[in-house]
Order: sequence, then C-alpha cells, then structure tokens
Amino acid sequence: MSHYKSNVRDLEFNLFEVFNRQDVLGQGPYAEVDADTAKEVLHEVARLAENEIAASFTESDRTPPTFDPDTHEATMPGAFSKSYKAWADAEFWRMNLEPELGGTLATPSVNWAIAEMILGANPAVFMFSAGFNFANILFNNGTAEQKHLAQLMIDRHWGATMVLTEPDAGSDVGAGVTKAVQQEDGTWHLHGVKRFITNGDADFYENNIHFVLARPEGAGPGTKGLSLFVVPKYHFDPQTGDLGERNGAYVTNVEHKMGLKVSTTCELRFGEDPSTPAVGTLLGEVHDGIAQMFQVIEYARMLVGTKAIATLSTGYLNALEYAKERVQGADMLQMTDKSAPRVTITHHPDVRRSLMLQKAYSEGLRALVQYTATFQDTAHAVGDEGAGAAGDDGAAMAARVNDLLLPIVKGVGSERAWVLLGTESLQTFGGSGFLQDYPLEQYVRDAKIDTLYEGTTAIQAQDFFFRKILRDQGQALGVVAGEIQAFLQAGGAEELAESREQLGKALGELQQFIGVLTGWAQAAQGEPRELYKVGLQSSRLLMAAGDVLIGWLLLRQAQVASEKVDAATGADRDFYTGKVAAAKFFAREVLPRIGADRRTAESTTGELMEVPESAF
Ligand code: ST9
Ligand code: FAD
Repeated sequence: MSHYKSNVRDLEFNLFEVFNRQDVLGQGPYAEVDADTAKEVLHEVARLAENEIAASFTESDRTPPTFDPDTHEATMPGAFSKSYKAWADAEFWRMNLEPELGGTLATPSVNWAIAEMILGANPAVFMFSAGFNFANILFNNGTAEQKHLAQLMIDRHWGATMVLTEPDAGSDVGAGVTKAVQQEDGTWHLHGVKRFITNGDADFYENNIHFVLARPEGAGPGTKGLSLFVVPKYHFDPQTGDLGERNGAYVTNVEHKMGLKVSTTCELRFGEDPSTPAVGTLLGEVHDGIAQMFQVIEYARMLVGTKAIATLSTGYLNALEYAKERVQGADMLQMTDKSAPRVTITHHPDVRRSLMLQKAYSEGLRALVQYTATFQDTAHAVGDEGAGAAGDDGAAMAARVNDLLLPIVKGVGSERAWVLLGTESLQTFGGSGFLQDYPLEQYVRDAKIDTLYEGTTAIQAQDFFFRKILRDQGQALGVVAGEIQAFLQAGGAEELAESREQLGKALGELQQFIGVLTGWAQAAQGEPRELYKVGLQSSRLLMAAGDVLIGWLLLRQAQVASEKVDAATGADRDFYTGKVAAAKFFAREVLPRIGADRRTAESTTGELMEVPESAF
C-alpha cells in the first residue's frame, strides 16, 4: 500500500472553485491546456505519484546511494531509479517547458499542483528532474550555443545542479572564493570547492550540467562580483551532444544525512588536477551571476515550500486514517465508567484538536502555494523578468507580489510543516509513530531540511522584511492587504461573521507589527543598534504574516464552501463542511496569537545583544 496520500479534490477546489484558473487556462500561452485537460492530468499524476513514484520512497531511505571515491560517481538504488524513470518517461514536466524546447505550457498554478504530488510522494524524484527546468534558464538567458544545450538537456535527459555553497560561504553566498579564469578561446577554467550540492551525481544521468557561481579574476567582492558558469560533467559535441572527455569537475563526497537520503548531496571540486581543467562557459556571456542564479533560487524556494507542504498534507492524511481506526479509551463523557465501550481516538477532543490543526495548516498552506502561483500565472514568469519585458504594469506588480509571498511559502511552509509533522501528525500514532512501520518518522526527517537549504528561515525572514517590504515600499504588501480588506468588507456567510472579525483584528495586529519593525529600521539611521531589534523579531514577523494569510485563505475557501454545502451531497458535502470547520477553528485558535506576537515584539529592548558571548 502506498505511503503517499494525494489530495486532488483540494487541489481542484483551489484551482477551479476558489482561484478560477479555468479563466486563464486554454488561452494565450496556455492555449493547449484547458481546464478539462488540466483535471485529467491531475488525476493521472495522482495515480502515478501514489504508485510508481511512491513505490521506492521507503527503500531508498533504507538503502541510500553509495559513492565510489575512485570513480567519483554515485550509484543510485535501483528501485529509486525506476521511480525516477517513471516520472521522466511520463513527460508531464513538459507542461513547465518553453514551447521552443518541446513544451506544452500549462499555468504555473497547474504545474505547482502537479509538483506537489510528486514532491509529496518522493521528493527527490522531482528534485533530480531539475535538468528539465534548468533548460528553461539556459534557453532564456543563454547564448545561441547554450540555447542548443538546453535542447540537448531535454532530449538526452541530462541532470543539472545549482552550485553556490562553499565551506565558508553558506547563507553568505557573497563570501564565495571559487575562482574563474578566462582562457584565450573564451572559455573559463574554474578552481575551488563547493559543498552540499544537490543532484551532484546520479547514474541515471548520461551527463550533468553544473550551474556554478564563481568569481572571475579581478572581479569585486560580495555577490555582485560573482558570475554564473555552465560546467558539464562530461565535455560533449555541441551539436549532437555525444559525450567526449571527462571535465575537471569532480564529486569528491556524498554526505550522510538525517533524511532525504536518496538525494545526493555532494562535495564538488573544480580544477584540482592541472591536467584536467574544469572548463565552463559564462551564461549568456554577461557577468550578472547572482541575478541569474536568483531566477533558479526563486523557483527552488517555491519548490522547497511546496515539498514541505506536500509532506505535511500526506502526514495529516495518514494520521487521519490511523485515527479513524485506532480504538483506545472511552468517550470522555464516560471516562469514569470503566466498562464503557472503547472508541476510536477521533472521539477524543485532543485528537480532534490535533487533526483539525493539521488539516487547517496543510490545506491553508496549499492554498498559499496556489494563491502565490496565481501571481506567477499573471506574470507569466517566475520572478519579474518576464513581466518587466512585457512592460505590463499588472504583470509587473504580480511579479512583485509573487516575490513578497515566496519567503512565506518557503519559510512558513517549511517551519510549520516540519514542526506539525512531528508534534501532531506523528503524535497521532502514539508510540507507533516512532516506528519505521509508518511513514511519519521518515516524513519528519525528510522535511527538516526544508527549513535549512535554499536560505534558512532567518534568511527568508530578512528577505521578507528588508527586500520585500521595506525596499518595495510596502507596495506588494499593500496589494495583498487590500485583497484581505476587500474580502472583509464584502461580508458573507453569517456563520463566518465571527471568524471575519477575528481575521480583521489579526490583520490590524500584523500591520502594527510591521509598523514596529519599520520604525526600528528608520530609527537605525540615527541609532544603528536599533537594527538589532529587527533581527530579533523578523522570524516572528514572517510566521505571523503566514498565519494571517493562511487564516484569510481558509476563510475565503470557507465562504465558497458555505455557498455550496447545502446543495452538495456525499463526499462533496463532507468536503465543504470540513472547509468551514477548518476556517472557523483556525480563526479562533491561531489568529488571536498575532496580537501576542505583536506585543512580544514591541517589548523588545535589544538587551540580548549586550549579553556577553561568554555568558551564553
Ligand atoms: C540550495 C538548493 O540550497 C537546495 C535544493 C533545491 C532543490 C533542487 C534543485 C531544483 C531546482 C531547480 C530549479 C531550476 C530552475 C527553474 C527555473 C524555471 C523558470 N530575489 O540583498 P543583497 C539578488 S542552493 C531576487 O545585497 P547579499 C539580487 O540580484 C543554495 N533576487 O544580498 C540582488 O541585487 P539587487 C541556496 C535577489 O548581501 C543581489 O542578489 N542558498 C533576492 O549580497 C544582492 O542582494 C541560498 O539561498 C531575492 N529575494 O547576499 C543563500 N535577494 O539588490 C541564502 C537577493 O541589486 N542567502 N537577490 O537587486 C541569501 O539569500 C542571502 O540573503 C544573500 C545575501 C546571498 C542574497
Ligand atoms: P550558515 O550560513 O553557517 O548558518 C548557520 C546558522 O546561522 C543558521 O541557523 C542561519 O540561519 C544562521 N545565520 C547565518 N547567517 C545569518 C544572518 N546573516 N542572519 C541571521 N542568521 C544567520 N547549496 C547549493 O549551493 N546547492 C545545493 O544544491 C544545495 N543543496 C543542499 C542540500 C542539503 C541537504 C543541504 C544540507 C544543503 C544544501 N545546500 C546547497 C546548502 C544550503 O543552501 C546551505 O546549507 C544553507 O544556505 C545554509 O548555509 P550554511 O549551512 O553554511 O549555514
């Protein structure tokens, strides 16, 4: 039986009942994929995810890839390779591929719905297929030859990596010292050590294309001095792709990890052996490395948030199934009657609280992914490049709102998912949750990484406040806050009136909270140490913003559901009833905490920064 439980009903609800993607599909760049086609695809991907893709999830955790230091190659578990091949062969990834490369474009919203299911069933399968997405990056930024390489990557199913991190340059990418030296023929030779590189090697790739940040000789410090180089594992014939000699970019270690073990996390050394230089080409022949890499990072941050949320969702659905079957104890109202009938644990108030919290967060976070994706639909690009080029104000603002939401998807999605998977989903199983007989312990281990890579939560929080709010002068934030306010003003179902009031209060608290941090940032111009207060409270702000958005999106869903529930029957009626219940629960149980968050932040003194390091 599959560990993975998809939730196609909820994905369709988001896409077609809440965010009305049928109005965007089937036209313009998405002409070939209408709503009916998208629905068929979602059902087929769910089947694939629950079967072929999920099949190797457990086995590849227990028998992870092995590494041979002599050949510098990783050997993948056979079962995992089969799952990977099933995804590569199914070709649904073409729905996220430029038409010039053989793609049949669907909206980002549909593509993230597809991605959610593969990421939930076996996350590394989706990650290993990064080459198909990197081809878009090459195609959109590359020289004529690199555009052709993009086609080769698609046709020959080559892998790809994003290569930023070094032993002394993690969060601080700009501290990277990997060097690039230009050659007379225009190519570059790279020298340096990178670590923690996902997809660094896999035996199901014929070739692997590394996208490497390195500093050209003489370039300035920091991220702005970095350029992006395209460095293959094997040299190849630029026309046919036929492989030539080995290039001097070698994997020298595959890490042993807490989770996500089947994903190869590699040390990569460039140009160590003078007889085999690590030859690369400059992406697009322009020195704009960090901005180019952020096109990749933006996509990858959305991916990581979606992965976390997908895992929370299947964790919740597994917990729910268990709770409906596990009989333990009597109903609380009969707790003193020792002969009272035993009930399933769903009868216990604390289990219900836990299940509803899991449901609210997993469905609320899914809605957040889908809401964010609607802005990507409008911008018709990940990031603002496409929108800027289109010269369309609506699309440009959509790209900025997408930018604002990404640290929430990534930072809040990953933190809430991994914590709730442990404290609630696994907990629902009692002691059995701790066993490897159930998938929960692996979910917790596999999901922890999501708060770390692609920028830790602290980095997401700073990105959110400094870049996405302050530097944007609150404009994208104003768009989202305006939508929430319009929703509140429009009123709606009477049974949701109290929840709307709770949302209104929470929004007010959040706006004050942002005001407090903005005040400190301004005061720091005269008194620099005020900035520490922002650093002390920015992660709290990120989480609070996530909760307000989730609360709103759940209520928005509940409003739709409340209009349909009376006419619905069977599973649909239960589905809509659950939507209303989740929104009310979240508004009552979670949203009041935003006020406490704001008050806690406001009382910050910055004293912590005066405590001597030796006193910790
Ligand atoms: C990693 C991989 O951890 C984990 C696994 C991933 C999954 C597998 C791979 C699958 C991915 C497939 C993707 C394929 C691609 C698909 C595409 C499809 C179309 N937004 O603030 P400044 C830029 S990888 C946009 O001064 P510092 C911007 O150009 C490792 N751009 O920063 C800016 O210039 P300007 C991940 C941004 O102080 C410039 O940077 N590692 C943004 O120099 C400088 O900005 C990390 O994530 C943004 N939000 O550097 C590192 N922010 O201002 C985390 C900056 O003129 N650390 N730029 O516009 C950070 O993010 C740091 O904050 C820092 C700081 C490095 C940016
Ligand atoms: P550090 O930057 O040393 O951070 C340590 C702690 O300090 C963290 O809690 C962090 O939040 C905090 N901290 C650091 N700086 C600040 C600051 N300015 N303000 C507040 N807090 C701060 N990298 C790639 O390039 N490509 C990949 O494919 C890739 N895949 C990965 C896969 C795995 C499994 C792992 C573990 C890592 C991967 N990474 C990859 C690297 C990953 O992106 C980094 O680990 C991450 O960016 C954090 O860097 P670090 O580990 O050096 O931690």
